[in-house]
Amino acid sequence: MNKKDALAFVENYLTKERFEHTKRVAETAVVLANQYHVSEENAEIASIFHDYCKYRPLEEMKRIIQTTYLPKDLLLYHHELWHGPVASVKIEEEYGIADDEIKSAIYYHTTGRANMSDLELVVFVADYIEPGRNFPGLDEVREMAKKDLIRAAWMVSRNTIQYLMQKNNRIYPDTFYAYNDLTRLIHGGN
Ligand code: DGI
Ligand code: FE
Ligand code: FE
Repeated sequence: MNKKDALAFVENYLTKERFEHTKRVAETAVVLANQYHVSEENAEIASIFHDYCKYRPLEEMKRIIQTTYLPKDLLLYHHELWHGPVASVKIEEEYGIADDEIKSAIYYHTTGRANMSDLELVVFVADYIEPGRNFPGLDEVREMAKKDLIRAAWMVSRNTIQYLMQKNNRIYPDTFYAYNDLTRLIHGGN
């Protein structure tokens, strides 16, 4: 894949800030990929496309969820959860990317899931820690990402759930599955 072409393609769909975020996620993911022996190219491609459907009209995203293999329960949750799954379908159609590992790193970048691949973890963490972000507790996650990818992903998952609960938002099952699975990997069976 030609990186310049891919960036030019996604730029059409994004605001200036979102495009800058996308480039920073890709740079961050490349660093993590090298550190944790994940394909640098796959990490870069998944990152470039991870948010490219973020601004699709809600009706279009809804229709894609209704008419493809995507799980219908997404429609019962906040539309913020739709852009990853929708992008994983659209990149194949619109850009010819059919690689399942890349598609699933894009699919699960917002929620995570149980049994995440290393590529999925890299994109999930890179999206959270890219240098333009400013969440409470972020420095701790950035430090952890240098030492232990699983523990860093666990912090992302925990922080996201804490944040959503503070706002009285509902939490999609995959978001919990990610947290539970990462907690088990780190802390064992309880
Ligand atoms: O697209 P980005 O802003 O780069 O980041 P993202 O795709 O990781 O997250 C988008 C939003 O989705 C973010 O505000 C957190 C939120 N989110 C993550 N998991 C859940 C969720 N929102 C709800 N309602 N439920 C979830 O399980
Ligand atoms: Fe996103
Ligand atoms: Fe993002």
